[in-house]
Amino acid sequence: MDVQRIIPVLGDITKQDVDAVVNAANNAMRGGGGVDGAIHRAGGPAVLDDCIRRFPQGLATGDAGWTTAGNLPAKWVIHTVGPNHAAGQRDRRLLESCYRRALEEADELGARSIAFPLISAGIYGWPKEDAIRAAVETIVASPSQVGRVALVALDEATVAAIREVLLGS
Ligand code: AR6
Repeated sequence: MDVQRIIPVLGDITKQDVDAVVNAANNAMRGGGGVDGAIHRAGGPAVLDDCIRRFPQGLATGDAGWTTAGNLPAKWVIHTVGPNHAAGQRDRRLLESCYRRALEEADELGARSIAFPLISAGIYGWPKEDAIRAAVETIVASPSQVGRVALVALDEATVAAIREVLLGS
């Protein structure tokens, strides 16, 4: 994918006006804190209902799957499960797989725009700089047809770090 299609965005992932928002979920897919908590709160119970219906066994680390977005402005939530660095899961390929698999799901849905948070970079403790590099490298290497990819962060310092990595790509 052309790096020009990746846009750093300051803000809340639940407010993004895109076809698909990506959730930093866990294996159980029954909600949690951080992005996951925000998405379930803003999306409403339809998101959890669809998680239970479509993913009775949850999701493997590195995999991705979609549900309705409920009350969010987006059409779909694409849930993915990053490696829990804080718990000793440090295989970067699992983190890269989250971005690759989420973009594959987006292509299957025909999504034209997608918003990612920095997967694993919060509660799961992946060092932020490397989390940004993994995100950008994997999205750039993807054959995805998605036209606009927002990389969303809550603070200006992180957005500036994303911008730096994009400039060097
Ligand atoms: N919008 C944009 N970015 C956000 C938002 C938001 N509303 N909230 C947090 N971030 P995290 P993880 C940033 O912890 O590390 C849950 O309990 C945050 O600053 O949401 O993959 C799940 O159920 C950080 O940079 O996801 C799992 O158990 C990044 O988004 C676990 O947390 C990701 O932080 C997943 O942990």
